[in-house]
Amino acid sequence: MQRGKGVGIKKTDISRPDPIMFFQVLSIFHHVTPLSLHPPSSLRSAMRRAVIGHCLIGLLWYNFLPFNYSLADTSGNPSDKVWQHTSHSMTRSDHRDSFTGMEFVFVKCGCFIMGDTFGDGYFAEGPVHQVCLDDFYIGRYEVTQGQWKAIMGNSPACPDHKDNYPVGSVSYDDVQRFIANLNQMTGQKYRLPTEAEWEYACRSGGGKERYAGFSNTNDLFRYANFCDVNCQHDWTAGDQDDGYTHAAPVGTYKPNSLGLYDMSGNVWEWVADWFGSQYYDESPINNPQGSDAGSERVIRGGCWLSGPWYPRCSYRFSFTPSSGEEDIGFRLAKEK
Ligand SMILES: [Ca+2]
Ligand SMILES: [Ca+2]
Repeated sequence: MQRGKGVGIKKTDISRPDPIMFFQVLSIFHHVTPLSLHPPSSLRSAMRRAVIGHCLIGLLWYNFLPFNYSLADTSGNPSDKVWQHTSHSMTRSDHRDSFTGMEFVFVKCGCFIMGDTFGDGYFAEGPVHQVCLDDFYIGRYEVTQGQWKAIMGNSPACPDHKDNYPVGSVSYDDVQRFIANLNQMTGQKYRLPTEAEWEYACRSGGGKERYAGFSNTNDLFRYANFCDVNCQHDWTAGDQDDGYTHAAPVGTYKPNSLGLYDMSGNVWEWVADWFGSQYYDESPINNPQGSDAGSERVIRGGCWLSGPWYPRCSYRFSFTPSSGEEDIGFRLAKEK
């Protein structure tokens, strides 16, 4: 198992005080108050209640303050590499991996109608069918190049891109090795989302959304990096400008209603399932896992090279699991 050279995680907590120092200050406060000067018992009781009140308020204040992670070397020197976005507020039901800083959004269990509910897809997106899922977590962002390097010690994607760009050129098999290493390091059980989980999350929890967070194709440039006016292909959407010809840093565009970024566009995303074009005919209702076998794994969401039809939440595509392309990356999921 490889690691980046001396790279580790340091919580650079600029907003929170050190917890030990915090309680030392409270202790000093306690001992310099008139409690230690033996005031009358009624006053001592009032002061004791005041101190306890301060402690409770302090604990609440400490617990709710935001904190930030950044990449640092093991000597504790801060790195100039941004580890992860911290701009999106996490709720207390969300999960942040303490080792990598990856953010995971909690997705509540539910049922939805999976597939091409708009009627503008192709045959493998149907028939539409009911699917019910258990609770799960899914990554707020695509996995970045910086995260890949820290876990695997190499950088398979475009060398011109910084650490906050999505990793690409990773095969499904490479991703399984990344997950095995990450789980060994963290003791967690991260995995790829299933195809059904991915679509449910893309549609902001199973709503009728053509894209991740919206349905009007004219709004694509606000939410997604796709083949816009900067993209020189026959299928370019020349009337929209998303600002990028190639990949964009994760989290550049608007999120969907679950707070998930780039599920439409930027890089395609590996999901767990074998691809079966007829699978929806036989899919179970509860937590479908995809075909039992196949020759290709499913990828979802389109990429910066994709015309407007591909970043739809219901669109299904697939690729050989042993191969990587620069426009295929992934995001992780986790059991509750
Ligand atoms: Ca673009
Ligand atoms: Ca994506």
